[in-house]
Amino acid sequence: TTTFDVIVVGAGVMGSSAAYHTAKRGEKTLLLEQYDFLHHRGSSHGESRTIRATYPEDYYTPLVLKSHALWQRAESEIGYRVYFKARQLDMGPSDSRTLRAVISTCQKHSIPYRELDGPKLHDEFSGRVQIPENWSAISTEYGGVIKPTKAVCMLQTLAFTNGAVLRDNTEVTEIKRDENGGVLVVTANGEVFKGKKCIVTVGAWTKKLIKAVSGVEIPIQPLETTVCYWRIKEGYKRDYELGSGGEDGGFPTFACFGFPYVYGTPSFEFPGLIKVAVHGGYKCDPDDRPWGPGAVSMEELREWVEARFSGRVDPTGPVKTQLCMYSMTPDEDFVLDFLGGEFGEDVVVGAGFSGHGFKMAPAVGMVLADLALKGVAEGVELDKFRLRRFEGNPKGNVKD
Ligand code: PYC
Repeated sequence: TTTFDVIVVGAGVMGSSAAYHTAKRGEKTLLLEQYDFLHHRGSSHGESRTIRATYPEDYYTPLVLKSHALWQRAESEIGYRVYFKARQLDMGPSDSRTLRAVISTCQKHSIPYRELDGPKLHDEFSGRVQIPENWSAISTEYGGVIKPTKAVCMLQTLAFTNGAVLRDNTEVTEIKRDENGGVLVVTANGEVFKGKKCIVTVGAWTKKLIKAVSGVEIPIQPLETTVCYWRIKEGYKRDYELGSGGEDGGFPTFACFGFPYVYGTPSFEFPGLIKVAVHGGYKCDPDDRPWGPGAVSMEELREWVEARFSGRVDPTGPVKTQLCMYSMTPDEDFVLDFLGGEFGEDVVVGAGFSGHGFKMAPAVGMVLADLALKGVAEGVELDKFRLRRFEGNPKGNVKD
């Protein structure tokens, strides 16, 4: 049996980041993935994910700011870019509690922001975005696009160059206590790896795997989400590109607080298209997926696209869609905690990223590495991310 200091199960962005951090600290690390590395069955593939610091829940912003720096540090280690900066534009009804909470978060964490009413927004973005009279928008820095598949590849490569062993097409079926201490990780083909510590980052498979190995039910619901790309009309294509707009830094990444929450990014991946999608998706079994299409209601999104982009984006329907998975907790807060029970602090779970975690992967990986190696994540408030919030309270951190 080969022994590792840390075995990371699941090589999506969170597991790859955790493996990068543990390997970089000189710990003998094994990173296991059930399918091919960089596969498209989970939540870590694709070409664009938003980064933004504008959270109504102020406890995410420190993780975003830390990640902002760590994305750049990893880029300088590998020598290429995965993070393309832009401004972030958040909008919604002026009296929206969420928008007000975002402003409080900016104030609390000293994030410079500008509140724009409709006419100011029109001037700022030369008419490219418009909002109703009773709406406001907030423009901030720390926005931008992260390229997911490239970013995961970067983290895996950095884990490898720091000495980690990487194995794909290796499904973990059991994690059990080793009577001599630590854990035994058993794979579908009968291999057994011994780890002093184990970090489980299996995304949409979390509920199944954790139940199978410990009997614990973590309320994480896999959802299949559809990412939509819309055609920018002839003559306006350059207007909606990232970083293309000369002095104003180009078109921003954006979000609209409301029901539904709409978000989007300029798109490098499909020139002439803009990504606009709805947060959320359809409940599914990650091993028996609907694989779209039709797994998304387009009507509200069409109206949103038509109303927001001054008639410059074709609202007829998305011309391209991509499927992705969410691992949704009832409160949409992460799980970053020890599994507990017979595993005590030897198994750490990073899960439930609820469609908004990718941007924070560098900081999350650091937290998971800290929990596994030191038992604490210094300087990070983990209260909201504990498993115990679900005990006797299936909704977790209830938000009104
Ligand atoms: O955090 O920006 C975000 C996001 C986009 C889609 C869902 N969440």
